[in-house]
Amino acid sequence: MVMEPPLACSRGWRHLAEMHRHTHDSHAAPILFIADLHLDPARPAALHALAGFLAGPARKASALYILGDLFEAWIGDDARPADDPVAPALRALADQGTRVFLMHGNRDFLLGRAFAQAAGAELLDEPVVISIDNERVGLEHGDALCTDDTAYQAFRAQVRDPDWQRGFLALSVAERLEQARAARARSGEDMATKAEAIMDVNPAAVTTRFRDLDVARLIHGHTHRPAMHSLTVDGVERQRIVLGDWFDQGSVLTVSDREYRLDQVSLSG
Ligand SMILES: [Mn+2]
Repeated sequence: MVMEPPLACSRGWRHLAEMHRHTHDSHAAPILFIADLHLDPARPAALHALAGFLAGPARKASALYILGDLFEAWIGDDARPADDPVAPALRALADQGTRVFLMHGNRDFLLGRAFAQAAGAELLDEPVVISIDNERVGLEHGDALCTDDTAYQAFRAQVRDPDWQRGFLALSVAERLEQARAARARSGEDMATKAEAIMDVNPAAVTTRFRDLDVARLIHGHTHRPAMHSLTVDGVERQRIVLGDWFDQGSVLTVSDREYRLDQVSLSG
């Protein structure tokens, strides 16, 4: 008899439990995916389009997955504006029966339990594997796949570290705002000098992810390059679906009756 090491065993159970919580049948009701809304009071059109989406098509869905960068910036749940319209709009959707799942992006990695609770949403670790129509589907924000950008990956490791996050959240709101402003200024300078290619996903990282998660499809955002890519990994045909951002128009992936459809959403109202 072969004994599994305890860690692998408990991890196996966690993944099984996770899969069970995220099992969908697209014939029963659509499953929706969005990412990279980058909501910001300076861009009311995106906020308005989201409100329409949440009060409209999203209500017919069994689940809405938000795969990161819902907000342009997030310095902690305690700094959430008193008049934030996003959490109540998500909560209204959740209350009428659509399950809402939230994943962190590279902008809003400090979204916490307090926000999730206010939004009636469940925070997801990444990457996560869900089941749609008995098929394994992987979800992540997408920044972890951009391995050619080594400077960014170092930054990511830092800000995803729980100790770093605790230290940052212990600062005053004013100090956090100042640090976030400085970080954005630095990242703006970096982006201007970085080649287009290093800000896209690395093909080897994609292959590794398909292999590790053992999924038929991988859905992510982050690169702002909406597309449905076919690829073969280990002799098996797979699909990588990239959600678009919500700058010039919105982007929604709908899974319904086994069909995966990537649509644009008008931001003009
Ligand atoms: Mn992103």
